[in-house]
Amino acid sequence: MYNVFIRGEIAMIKKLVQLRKSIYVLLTIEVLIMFFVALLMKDFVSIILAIYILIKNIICAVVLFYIIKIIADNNYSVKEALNADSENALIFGGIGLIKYDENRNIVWISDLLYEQGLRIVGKKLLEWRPLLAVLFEDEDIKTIDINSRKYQVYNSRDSRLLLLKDVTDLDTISKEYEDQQLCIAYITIDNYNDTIEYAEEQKAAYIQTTARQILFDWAKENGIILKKYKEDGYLAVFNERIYRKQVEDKFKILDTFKKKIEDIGEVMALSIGIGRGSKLFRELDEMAFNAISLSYSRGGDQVAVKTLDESIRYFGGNSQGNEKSNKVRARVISQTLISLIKQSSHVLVMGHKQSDFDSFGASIAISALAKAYEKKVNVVLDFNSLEEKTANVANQLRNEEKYKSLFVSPVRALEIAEENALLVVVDNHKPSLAISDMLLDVVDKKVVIDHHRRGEEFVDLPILTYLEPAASSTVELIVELFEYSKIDVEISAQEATIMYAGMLIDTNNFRTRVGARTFQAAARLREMNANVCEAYEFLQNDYKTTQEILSVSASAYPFGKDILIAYGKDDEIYDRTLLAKVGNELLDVSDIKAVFVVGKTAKEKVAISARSKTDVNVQLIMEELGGGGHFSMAATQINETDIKVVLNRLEEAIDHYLDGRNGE
Ligand SMILES: [Mn+2]
Repeated sequence: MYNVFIRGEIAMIKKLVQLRKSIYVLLTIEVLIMFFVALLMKDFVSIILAIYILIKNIICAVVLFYIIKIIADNNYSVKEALNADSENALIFGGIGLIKYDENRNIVWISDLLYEQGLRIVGKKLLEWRPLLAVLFEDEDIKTIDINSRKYQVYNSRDSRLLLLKDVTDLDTISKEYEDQQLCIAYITIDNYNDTIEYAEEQKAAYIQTTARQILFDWAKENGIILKKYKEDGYLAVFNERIYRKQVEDKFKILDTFKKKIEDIGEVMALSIGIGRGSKLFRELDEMAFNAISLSYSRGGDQVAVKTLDESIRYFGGNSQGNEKSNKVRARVISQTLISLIKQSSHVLVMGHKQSDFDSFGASIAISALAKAYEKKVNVVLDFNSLEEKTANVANQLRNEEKYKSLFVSPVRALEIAEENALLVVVDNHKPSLAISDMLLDVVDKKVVIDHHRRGEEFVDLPILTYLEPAASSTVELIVELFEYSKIDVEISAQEATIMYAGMLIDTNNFRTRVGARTFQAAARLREMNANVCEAYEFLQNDYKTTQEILSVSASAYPFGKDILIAYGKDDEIYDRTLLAKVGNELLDVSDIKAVFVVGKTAKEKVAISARSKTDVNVQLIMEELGGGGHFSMAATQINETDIKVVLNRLEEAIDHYLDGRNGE
């Protein structure tokens, strides 16, 4: 009954509107004729008559316009169309109705919408709300705003009727609910214990109160619950709304903290790990805890956020990790590693693809440690995947009796890996970079020793992880571990020289990322008769390489005031280490803080090697381009044939990083 009624009504309105048009025409013609007659007759009576007819017809037209408008606007209500109960039910349920014709013109709206002040009858539906177009394509329901209230709109296409449900309250409640979700954060103060340890009593107390005060002020200002749970550790509880504010602020607390501590002449920074997006408190706690380990192992002074089912997000990281002179940790790691070696029947050591001196030297160092404990040991080496100069040295060793049985190919390693084998992964922690990722699957017990900042990809379930991004090289870490061995580790002069070369390459000849412990390790290697001159010779460039370095360096152009970008030729393939060398050379230019070197490493692959001194976190910039690395040393590879395209993307990424850093 309802549909029939509406259809009849629409036809009627249409007829009325047409009729109105015809009447307008007639009225206009009448006026025109009257004035024409008056113009011909030029007598007083016909002029008066013409004016009279003009006024009368205008009044008629206006009255007619309003009558039909009123009829068309609200020709009848739901009550008339249905019955009083239905109308009440619809209003109570917050449901409005909009009727449209085959041309999608609105022909009728229900009382609820009319009372909301909606005057849309006669308009085209999609001109009124273009967003509703999707309701005629694939979607069933669309939410729109009408007079600052939210409506869910359902389109009943068969009866050309839109049903609108007022969901304003629901929407407000669900937003509020989301805002109130709990987040948990662990906060630690990096370098705290060392700072306190070496400060005199009074100063130590002052540092303690200052650090605590900064954190509690921040917590109070932001409505965060903060509890100290250990000397340098805090637990924070807050909600999503507060979290969002911190994200908007780009976690300003990191810089505030660092700056205020600097003002009192100390160096400390915060590491923050946040867990969010779960309703299980235990899960939140776990996520926050994992996040803080990540933040810490990436060098601290940053926030890692773990959201359920999402990848980790990082904020901050604008300072280079301070060396953590935590010798206690080194001792514990050393003892654990040695007991793991003792428990195993077979030790395998594996570095990364394109092994360099650090990877190779670290592998040899671990094999020496295993030998000291009389364990069967093998170093996994892929002679097809060695950095050029490391290959020169490795090929010499290969023929010596001592190493013939020590080095094994990845394939051989899979065959000989015993059930109770221990696999020590050195100088990398990503399966995709390991010489043999298959070996990682085959061996159960794995140890990771590395100095690279932790990325998301990681060796699956290692039983021991020693990740120390503050260390210059993996060799440095392992030489330090030797000190805590009860049995002397025998290292030949040749081996010590290779390890020394590893430190040279990773520190750019003791220029970057060197701490006191780097020199201590270097001194230990010298005591083991490392030949320093020979180590430098290992790394010398031949004529061709020197030429290439000079040609790429010559392309360098400044970007901003303290960044240099250099790039290779479009038709030349470069070795990745060559790009790194160019970077190291250019970093010596005065006032330059960061260097990016772009060059093709394959026909359809362009690599970027990035280096920095201070202030610029090249890791973040390379991560944006799909790569990774350290604060001061990072790289990426992009599938692309055109160097210019990569240069543009690089410049964008640098701008983005600089904007992000300055945009507070
Ligand atoms: Mn290394």
